Amino acid sequence: MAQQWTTLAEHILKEEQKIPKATGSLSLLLTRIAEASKIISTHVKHSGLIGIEGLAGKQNVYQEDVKKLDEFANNLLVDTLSESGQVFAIASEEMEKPKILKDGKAEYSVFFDPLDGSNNVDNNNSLGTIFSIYKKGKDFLQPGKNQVAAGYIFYGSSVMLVYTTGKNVNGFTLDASEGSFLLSHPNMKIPKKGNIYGINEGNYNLFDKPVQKYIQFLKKDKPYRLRYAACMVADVHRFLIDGGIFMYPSDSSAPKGKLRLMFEINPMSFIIQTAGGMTITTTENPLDLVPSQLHQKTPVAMGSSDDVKNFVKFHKK
Ligand code: AFP
Repeated sequence: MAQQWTTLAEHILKEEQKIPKATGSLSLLLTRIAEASKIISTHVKHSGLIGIEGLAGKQNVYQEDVKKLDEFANNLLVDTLSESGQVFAIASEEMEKPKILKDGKAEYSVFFDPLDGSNNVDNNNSLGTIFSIYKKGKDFLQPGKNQVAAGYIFYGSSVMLVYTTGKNVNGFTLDASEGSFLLSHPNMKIPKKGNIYGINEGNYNLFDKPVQKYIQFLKKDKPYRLRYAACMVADVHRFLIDGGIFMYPSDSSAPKGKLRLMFEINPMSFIIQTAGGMTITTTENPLDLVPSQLHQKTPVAMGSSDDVKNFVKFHKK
């Protein structure tokens, strides 16, 4: 008998029915993000054919060159969310300031990185989209622990959407023939320990001593394998499935590292922690940080709890 798959839409609805006072607003929002990601994935998969490779000819707030595909994904998500009627504010890694919408009833804000790993566009490597959703609070910038949902879409050898509302983590694979995300990875759990690490080791000489010593430890005796895609979505997805540790530490040229708290670290930490893993800035759980700036960065390590605990030990020695 053919397998009966649960679609993302069915899954979201089932989850909503478990919450007596649910208004359907969050479900609608998640569905709209998934729909937008299907359009982004079509563009990603055809980028070499539709003239959307290369640079858009401008720089973002981090002085990084914006790619055409970055700009496309950003505009699509802004339009989709603006038209959804469910959000009062939208913040993007690619926009200096949030877009505030005058929809009085809307109770959610969405933070996103439209195209994570955009340097991979022109060489046909992995890309992602990351999103993070908060309920209206006293402050616009809230700690990551207040997220009501977070997820990513991984445009890899298949397209996957992984999300959590804090209870469990579920992964859906896009069935391109039907155009539906199907529940292929229910209740994802990260292994307690792995034997893979991911870091931009080209920066080794710039890292602090504890990070250098930890890397030396990983290479000793029965060495860990190094895997690095330069796309946080692809890297963290690997560690969620296989276990191990992903790191983007500070270095002498970037004292706060490179990764952005609101757009990359908080949503990915929410997923990893809900799946039973651990994330740390070196001293703190990033989800506890009270953000002071929309585009703030912080060093991070995340993955299997045993591996991250060991990483922390090297900072205490
Ligand atoms: P973009 O979001 O600007 O494409 O950057 C990707 C990223 O923030 C993250 O996905 C990677 O882990 C990291 O940069 C790679 O940075 P390095 O090239 O410095 O290793």
